[in-house]
Amino acid sequence: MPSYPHFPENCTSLLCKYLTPTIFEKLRNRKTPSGFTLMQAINSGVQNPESAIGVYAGDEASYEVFSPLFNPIIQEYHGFGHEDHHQSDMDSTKLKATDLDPENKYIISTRIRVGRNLNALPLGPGISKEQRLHVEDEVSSALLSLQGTLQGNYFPLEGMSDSVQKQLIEDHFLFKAGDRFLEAAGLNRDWPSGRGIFHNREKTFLVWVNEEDQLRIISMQQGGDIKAVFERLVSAIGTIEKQLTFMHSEHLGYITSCPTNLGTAMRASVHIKLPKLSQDKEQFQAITKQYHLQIRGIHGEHSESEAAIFDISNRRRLGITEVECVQDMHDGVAALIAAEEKL
Ligand code: ADP
Ligand code: CIR
Repeated sequence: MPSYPHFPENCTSLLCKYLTPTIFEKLRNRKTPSGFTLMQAINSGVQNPESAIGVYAGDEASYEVFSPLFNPIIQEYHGFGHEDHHQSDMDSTKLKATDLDPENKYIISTRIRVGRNLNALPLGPGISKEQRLHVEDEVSSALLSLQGTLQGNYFPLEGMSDSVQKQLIEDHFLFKAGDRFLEAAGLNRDWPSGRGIFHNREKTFLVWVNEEDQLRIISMQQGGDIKAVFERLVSAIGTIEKQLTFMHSEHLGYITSCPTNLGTAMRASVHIKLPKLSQDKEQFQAITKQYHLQIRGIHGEHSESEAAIFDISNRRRLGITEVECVQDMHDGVAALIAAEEKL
């Protein structure tokens, strides 16, 4: 019988905050219909006590079966209660976007991604090797039928040379291998089988296959034209949705393996140079907090900043629309640039 995990004294993850002995007792023998257990859901946060969150879902039912643990985590991360409603809005004409950096002094590149998973299959932490290969097959076939500016090729990770893989990662196009948070969540099983990347010729439209989510649909380009990046993404999602049915619920929006990605599953970011503001940590933190932004390093989550370049993105994804996610990022970046210019 599973016993209550050990969390170090200084543990600040949402898992250790909300997995009280009482909740653990209530959930420890529960399983979803596809067989995903509480111990699987919490393993990442147990093995990595420095996690910010620490839990992953193995299937759509995990959010219901383990709701006494997931609900307060979702409430704290997104400010979204179990009675609240999520609404989608991808109408890019509603985005109030100005040219934030006309002289190209601050913004290096802009990227917006969404996570998606196929309906009626387990999520990555609970998927079998055969199911994962089936996802790869379905998704790559759909992507290879895209035309026009979205047209491109699919490159499986299996058989990709080390140098090509390394270059794609360095250039911010491809996911890294061996993430220990994903490893403990069961997301790296059978690596690299079933994983790959699709991209168009310009590498402005990309899809990661079978990483943390079955699809990560990405639009990106150099510079700060947030609206153009959003428009390309919206058009790509619309086209892909004609061929694939994604896992979605009225309450939680798009279902993802990490609860931080639920709802829109959207992270809109810029790589931005802030040499002065980043020295004034208090002001930097205050602005990012006010505009609901997250600061990441130059190689994504759990990486460090280099040469005062930061990855700045919307933090909330559930209970706000896609337009609002991008607006959060746009308005916050405008405030960051204004503060940098004053210093
Ligand atoms: P995700 O966005 O999928 O949650 P990560 O934080 O790991 O995942 O970032 C994935 C990759 O995307 C990393 O290589 C990161 O540097 C890159 N990236 C994120 N935002 C931008 C951006 N605005 N411009 C260029 N690359 C970016
Ligand atoms: C963690 O708990 O830190 C990892 N599992 C990643 C969680 C999502 N990322 C984030 O909010 N920065």
